[in-house]
Amino acid sequence: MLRRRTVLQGSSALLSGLVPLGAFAADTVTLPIGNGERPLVKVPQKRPMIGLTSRPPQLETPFAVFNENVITPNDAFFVRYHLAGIPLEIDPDTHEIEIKGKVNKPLKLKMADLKRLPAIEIVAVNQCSGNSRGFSEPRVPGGQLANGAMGNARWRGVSLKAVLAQAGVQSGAKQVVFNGLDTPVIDKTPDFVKALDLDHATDGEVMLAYQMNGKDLPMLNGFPVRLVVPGYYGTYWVKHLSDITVIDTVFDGFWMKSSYRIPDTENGVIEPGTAPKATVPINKLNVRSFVTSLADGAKMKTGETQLKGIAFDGGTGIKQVDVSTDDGKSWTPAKLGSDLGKYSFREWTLPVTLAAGAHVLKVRATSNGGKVQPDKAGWNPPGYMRNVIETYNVTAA
Ligand SMILES: Nc1nc2c(c(=O)[nH]1)N[C@H]1C(S)=C(S)[C@@H](COP(=O)(O)O)O[C@H]1N2
Ligand SMILES: [Mo]
Repeated sequence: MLRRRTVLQGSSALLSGLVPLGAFAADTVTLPIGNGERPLVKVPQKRPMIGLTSRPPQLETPFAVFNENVITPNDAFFVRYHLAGIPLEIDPDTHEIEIKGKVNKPLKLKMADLKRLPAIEIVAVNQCSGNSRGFSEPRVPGGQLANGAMGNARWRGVSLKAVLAQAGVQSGAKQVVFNGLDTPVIDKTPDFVKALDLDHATDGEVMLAYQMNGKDLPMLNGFPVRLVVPGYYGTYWVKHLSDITVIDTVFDGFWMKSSYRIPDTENGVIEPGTAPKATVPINKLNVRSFVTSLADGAKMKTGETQLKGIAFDGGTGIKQVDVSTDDGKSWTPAKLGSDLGKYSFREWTLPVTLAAGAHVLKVRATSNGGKVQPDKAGWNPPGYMRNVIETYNVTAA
C-alpha cells in the first residue's frame, strides 16, 4: 500500500500537466509522416515513449518493441486519453464500480469483490481507431499517429456477464454504458462515456480487467480496472472504470453519437475528400499485418534474411500471411508462429534471399473470416481503420 501510493505520487508530479510532457524529452524521433518529429518522453511506469500530446497524455509505442515480443510489455504499451482531467492517484482498496440502471439489485463492487469472482484471461489487441492516421491521404485532422497506437496483452479479470448476473439485468434492457474516473477540465467538453449492446456486453468475453501481462495495470492504462472488449477498437476499452449503467434505450452521448463513427460502407471507406452519407459506431478491428524485423528504408546485407512480423484481426484469427519481395508481383506464404488466441497478434516468419540492389517488400494478411488487406489505402474523414498492405523499400548491399 505504502509503496503503491509512492508510485502514484511520483506520477502526479510528472503527469499533472504543469510541465509539458515534451520538457522531459531526452531525445526526439522522426516518424515517417508529415511533421513527424516527436519527443521521446519518460513518464512513470513507462520506458521512453513517443510523445504526441501532454495534456491529455498520448504516447505511442516505439515500433521496434513489436519485434521483441508478440506480447507488448506494460512499460511500452501506448497511452491514449481524451480529457485532461486524468486521475493521478487512485486507492485500489477503496475504488468502487457502481452498477446501476435497469438492474434488479444495484451494486457497488470493490476490487476485492471482483477478485472473488471466477477469473478469465484473454490475449487481445488494443488498437486505437486512429492508429496510422498520420499516413492518411488526403491528410485528416486528429493525432498524426504512425503505427504505434496498438498493443497486445494478456488481460486478466472477470467477465462483465458474471458481474451483470449478480446485479440481475431487467427485461427490456438494450445497452450497457461505461464511464471512468477521468473528467473534462472545461465544462463544455463531454465526459468520455461509451456503450455496448447488451448481447455483446454479456458475451462472456467482454471483461473488467485488473491485470495486464500478470501485473496490475499501469496507471496510464486504466489502473485499477478497465473494460476489455476483445476484437473491438480501443475506444470501448474504458479505463479507470467506475460506472456501469444498464439502459433500455440506445445511448446518445457525444462519444457514441457524434464521435468514433465510421461511414456505413465496406471497411468504413469512402471516396477521399467526400463526406459519408450515413455512419455507424466504429466496431471490430479490420485485418492488418506488419513487418517488425525491419523498417521502411532499411539497408541490409545481400543473401538470406529472416523476415519477422505480426498479423491480427477483430477476432476470426489469422489464416495466412503472404510476403512479396518484388513489389506485389509474386507472394510467398510465411510460417505462422504460436497461436495465442483469435484476438492476439500472430507472429509470422519467412526467410528471404535478397540480391544486391533495391527491393520493395510487402506483407498481406488473410483472416479466417476471409478478409484480405487492400492494395490501396481506404480513406474516411476521421482517418480510422487504416489497413492497407504495408510496403517496405529496402536496399541490399
Ligand atoms: N477513461 C478513459 N478510457 C479510455 C479513453 C479515455 O479517454 N478515457 N480512451 C479510449 C481510447 S480511444 C483508446 S484507443 C484506449 C487506449 O488504451 P490505452 O491508453 O491503455 O492504450 O483507451 C480507451 N479508454
Ligand atoms: Mo482510440
